[in-house]
Amino acid sequence: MQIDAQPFPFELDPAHAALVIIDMQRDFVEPGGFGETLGNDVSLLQAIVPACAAMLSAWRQAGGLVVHTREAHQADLSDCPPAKRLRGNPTLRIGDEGPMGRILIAGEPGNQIIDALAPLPGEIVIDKPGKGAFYATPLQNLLQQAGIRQLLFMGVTTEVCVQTSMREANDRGYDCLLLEDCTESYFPHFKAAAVEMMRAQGAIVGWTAPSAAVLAALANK
Ligand code: C5J
Repeated sequence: MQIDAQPFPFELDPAHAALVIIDMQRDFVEPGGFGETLGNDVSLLQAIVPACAAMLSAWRQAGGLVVHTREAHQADLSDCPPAKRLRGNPTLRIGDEGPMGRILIAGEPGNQIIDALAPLPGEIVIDKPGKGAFYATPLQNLLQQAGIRQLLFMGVTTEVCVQTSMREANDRGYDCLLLEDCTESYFPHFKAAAVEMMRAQGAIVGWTAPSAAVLAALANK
């Protein structure tokens, strides 16, 4: 299945590909979460939800493997380095009590994936203490067990957790495709730069394409 991608077409093999949805959790996308405590406008991220939902629905219909991630720490913060918790000047730090429960803590209301993209039973959900989806998680083993060789990425934020995860995946030998309209940053110029740098130098980190290109290919299957 050929996807019209940049810098050149991506040969998608859905049987050996997974859709990886990075951190579409209330903490980043809804008011009152970690993203807003850092001073960001979360409405920018909310704008991609319809495109993400359409892509997720089509991928599920095609029978593809789905992976959801959440940036999540244990309640005792034993997996949160002080350097991460104490950096910067947010109004609330990781572990503090916020309007949606404790910030970035597993199991808290704010740590749940937004309703529009909620995982279905059987889909993989990875709680990750870092920005990358592979660091200190079982993701690599789960993908290997499922025979996955290609990853389609969407989610937030483009230049932080999405880019880190895509680089980790690239180093582990996966062909990665970033869905341009299904990822966003609080800083549009950071998104633009991240998208450009990932596909530069002959897809040095991976490919990028609008989700319509994948939807069209799946529809013509
Ligand atoms: C951030 C993320 N931006 N999911 N996390 O801290 O990108």
